[in-house]
Amino acid sequence: MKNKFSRRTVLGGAVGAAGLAGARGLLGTPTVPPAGMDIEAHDARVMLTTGEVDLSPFDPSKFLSDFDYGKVSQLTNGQTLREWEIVAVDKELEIAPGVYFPAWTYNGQVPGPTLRCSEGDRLRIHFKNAGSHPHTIHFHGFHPATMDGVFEVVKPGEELVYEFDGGPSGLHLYHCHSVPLKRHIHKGLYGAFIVDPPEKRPDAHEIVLVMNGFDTNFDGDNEVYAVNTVAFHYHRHPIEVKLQELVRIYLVNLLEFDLVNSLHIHGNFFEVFRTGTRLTPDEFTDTIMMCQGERHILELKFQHTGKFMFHAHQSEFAELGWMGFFEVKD
Ligand SMILES: [Cu+2]
Repeated sequence: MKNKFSRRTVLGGAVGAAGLAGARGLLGTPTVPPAGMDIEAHDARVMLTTGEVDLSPFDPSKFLSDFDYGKVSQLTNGQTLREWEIVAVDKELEIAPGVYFPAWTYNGQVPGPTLRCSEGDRLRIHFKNAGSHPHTIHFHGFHPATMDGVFEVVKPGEELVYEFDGGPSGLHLYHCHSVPLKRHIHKGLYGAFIVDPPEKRPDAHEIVLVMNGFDTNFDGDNEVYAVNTVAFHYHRHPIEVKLQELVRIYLVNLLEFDLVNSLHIHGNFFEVFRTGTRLTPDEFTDTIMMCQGERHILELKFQHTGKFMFHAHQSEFAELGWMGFFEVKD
């Protein structure tokens, strides 16, 4: 039985350090995983779900480096035009073995496709709402007020074209901005949006990690946590990297309900390019904490072969799915 003091209540309430410390006992009982999500001690070292999800509709391993550059053409002024078709559809997703979530998606997947362009490209997004609720696409980045995806609500069956120039360079996101906002985002309407700088970043093994979670019983709190939707996916299928190759992580936090999320990588440190808007790193660390909607580009090289864990440093998130491995090979 879940206790009535959610992390949200405690963190959001007017409690001082002593109050928070006092509440820790109440928080000691972890969030109960959803029925059917069979989490057990895999061995003495990690908690893990048993079984495997059907990866044919969506494979988080393939999603990592699946960049969607759109349909490319040239405008008469020489500007590159990129066009995408994005359709909002309701779809049930398997987020852990045997655990299904009634999602609202962009193009049938959560996260939606990773849209990628260069700074200054003209972007044209043909949005169609084939879902059951009114939706929009709100992009982070520069664009006119009429392209903001807030007031121009697209009802089921309707369409809208968003058009603007990509910028500033960096790592951004897009998400539905219909109300109630947290419900529309949490249901799965979000994705990463990368704007490459005119000065290219160095060649690297690039991957996208979108930190997310799922409120499977709709009580306003998450029961399952993940990166790229499927709990423990990268534990069962480690992300393979080469020794000493430059790895660039596009890390986006789209977790709802919990105020902060984090990433910690074992046995290594990484450079942090906050929001990716500048080409010089801001920090060199092994753990980064992020608010909702925050995103950073991280760069690192593995110095040793073997399996290195990465996970949220909130232990509860890690034990409910937000944990995986890099497997470093020579
Ligand atoms: Cu929506």
